[in-house]
Amino acid sequence: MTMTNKNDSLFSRAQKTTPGGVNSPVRAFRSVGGTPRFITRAEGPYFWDAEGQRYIDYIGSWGPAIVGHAHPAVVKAVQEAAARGLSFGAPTEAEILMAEEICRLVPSIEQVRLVSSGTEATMSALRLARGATKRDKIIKFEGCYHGHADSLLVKAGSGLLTFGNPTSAGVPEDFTKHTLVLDYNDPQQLEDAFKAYGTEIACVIVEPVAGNMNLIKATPEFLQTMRRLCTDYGSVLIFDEVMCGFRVGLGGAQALYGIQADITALGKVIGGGLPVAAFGGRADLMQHMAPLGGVYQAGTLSGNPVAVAAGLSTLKLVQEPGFYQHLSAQTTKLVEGLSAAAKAANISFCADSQGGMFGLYFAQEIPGSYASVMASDKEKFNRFFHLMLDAGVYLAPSAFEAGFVSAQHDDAVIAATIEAAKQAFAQLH
Ligand code: HOZ
Repeated sequence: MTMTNKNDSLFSRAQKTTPGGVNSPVRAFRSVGGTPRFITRAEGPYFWDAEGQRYIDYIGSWGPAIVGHAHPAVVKAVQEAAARGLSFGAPTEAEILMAEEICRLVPSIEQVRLVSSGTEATMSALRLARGATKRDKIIKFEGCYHGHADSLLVKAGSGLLTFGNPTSAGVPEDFTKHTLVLDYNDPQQLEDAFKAYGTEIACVIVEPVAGNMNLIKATPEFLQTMRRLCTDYGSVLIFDEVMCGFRVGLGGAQALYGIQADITALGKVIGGGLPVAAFGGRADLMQHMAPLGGVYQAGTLSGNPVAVAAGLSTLKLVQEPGFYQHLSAQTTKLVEGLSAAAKAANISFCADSQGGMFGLYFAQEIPGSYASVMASDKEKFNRFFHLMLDAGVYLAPSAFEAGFVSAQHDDAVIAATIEAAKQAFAQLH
């Protein structure tokens, strides 16, 4: 008698009614091969699949689970909010608290609008920049992913990179003809682009710590150059901190680099696992938003009371003393332990981290650009991914996604991960 694996049967069933069996492409395991795990529950640093197998989770819902899964304080806040009603389509005081909290924690944000996903946040930020400057052209960088709005889906990272499609089908060229794509971490290209088109450029949008082409940190010079050029030419600087905001530290990448964005897009951590995202920035720019100004944006579930409760309680937890020092220390232990294990096994591998985000690269040097990350050994990553998965460690199923650590990844969890990696590296030759 053959035993049916529950993940396999759920995956077959899912594919009948959902394209590819998943609701977001990277989850399908296409680039690493094999069957995605169907998750039944999660707690702290772990989740469990349909077979009852436990995994140490290094995705953390792609960033939001910074305090660990199902944190009792967050669950309690959600339950209490849900009991008061799920959605009103009318304003609540909790939305004001959320806006006040964001404005306090990210000083470049004077006013903020809540939305439900990172895609909505970046898409709206772009519309605002174009509406406020009355210009059409935008600059983005190869390998940065800013959600799936048409004009941003050009040479993007994340799923597009994972599957090797530079640009999505279904995006008319007319929609992207105003999008200039430059190399990440190349200040000279920025200088040249502004020299050629400066007065036509509505905005520059960037992930200041990129997390959608694996983890790649911007150099200070790169960000300083774009800040200066945007100021000189009256263009809007948009930091897409959906991934790195409240991940690399309190106040996000802009606090880390000491650079103020004009508009910032946030998501993931600020929703604590429920759909909250936001865009905000200089008050004079935000005044262009409807109902005050002519830039339209709206959403039935924007500022949803249950989602905002999850976000507020998560933001409270990350402000506990020592939170980011601990998170950062655990992530550093992880990447140092993995690097040492690879070195001992003579595997060409390196790792990097910032706060609670990390990158693993089957390469000799930590990459600083899209081209260098693409040159890493994808096939070795795929084998490593599966060896780790078999050992109960769930990494992102793509060589081009960042990883995430939660505050619940204690020393024993990190040590178990490094032990699993030692065995995996030994089998990689
Ligand atoms: N775009 C996300 C990773 N960068 C994936 C989201 C998901 O599959 O949940």
